[in-house]
Amino acid sequence: MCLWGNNDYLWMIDSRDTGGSTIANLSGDANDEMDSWANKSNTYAGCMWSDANGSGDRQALGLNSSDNNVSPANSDEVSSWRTAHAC
Ligand SMILES: [Ca+2]
Ligand SMILES: [Ca+2]
Repeated sequence: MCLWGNNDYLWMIDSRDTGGSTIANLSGDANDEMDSWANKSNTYAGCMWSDANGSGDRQALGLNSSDNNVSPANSDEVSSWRTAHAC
């Protein structure tokens, strides 16, 4: 799964293998920047949170899905994510 800081899959800010249950925090320039994402897995759905360590507002990374421009309410807020267990 990959996260990008701009729309249309530009400026990759993180990528992780699918199936990762550990919640990873985004730090530095990657924090509060996600605007597009992709999940190439048919097995694992992920989750992103607006705050560190899996707290706050949630956004799912659905199976075999992508979003080239998340809604304004979800833009520039993601601070942590995992690549398994959905939300
Ligand atoms: Ca952004
Ligand atoms: Ca945040």
